[in-house]
Amino acid sequence: MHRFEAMQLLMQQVGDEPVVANLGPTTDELWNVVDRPRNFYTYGSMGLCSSVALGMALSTPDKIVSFDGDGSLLMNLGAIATIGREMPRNLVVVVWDNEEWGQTGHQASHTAKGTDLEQVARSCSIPKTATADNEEDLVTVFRQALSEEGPWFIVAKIEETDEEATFAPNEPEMYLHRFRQTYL
Ligand SMILES: Cc1ncc(C[n+]2csc(CCOP(=O)(O)OP(=O)(O)O)c2C)c(N)n1
Ligand SMILES: [Mg+2]
Repeated sequence: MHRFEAMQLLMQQVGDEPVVANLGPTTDELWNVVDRPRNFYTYGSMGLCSSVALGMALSTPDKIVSFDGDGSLLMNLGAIATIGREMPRNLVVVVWDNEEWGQTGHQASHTAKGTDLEQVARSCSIPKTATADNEEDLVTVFRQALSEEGPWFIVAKIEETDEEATFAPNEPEMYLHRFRQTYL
């Protein structure tokens, strides 16, 4: 499974829900799939994607989707513990797990060496978890996550490609402002 095609399928399921995107390729690919006011790109803020999404989930009844990355989440594993502690019923975390820090040179991450992020989530008492390694399973569980209470933690096992998406414009303040406007 490749992130770009999988993301196209997932974004077809999303309505008005905010989508918070991990820095690097996830932000770039989401921007290329569909740029919309309720996309929140995290740019340089490595490790904070699901923490930002958690904050949003605690401050609105809307379903919040986090598109995180294995390497980023691994440097802030406490985010998973805090999600389990706060238990936001409206949060859906999807981790694009390519088993590497792709953006910075494809260094193998812990998930290539045995760390299972779904098991981490389960042991942090997150009630709804899944791992999907193909598009059909991923879309099925994502649809369920959008319609059923969570928090949800879905690991999407993906393979890297050499294709690089066009970079999202480097305009964090503009996109932040645009996002906030949707809640005024
Ligand atoms: C605090 C911090 N350390 C390092 C970086 C450099 N950096 C940017 S993206 C990235 C890798 C992210 O890995 P992952 O979340 O798995 O996403 P992928 O690139 O694999 O899609 C790194 C190390 C950074 N932006 N911030
Ligand atoms: Mg990665």
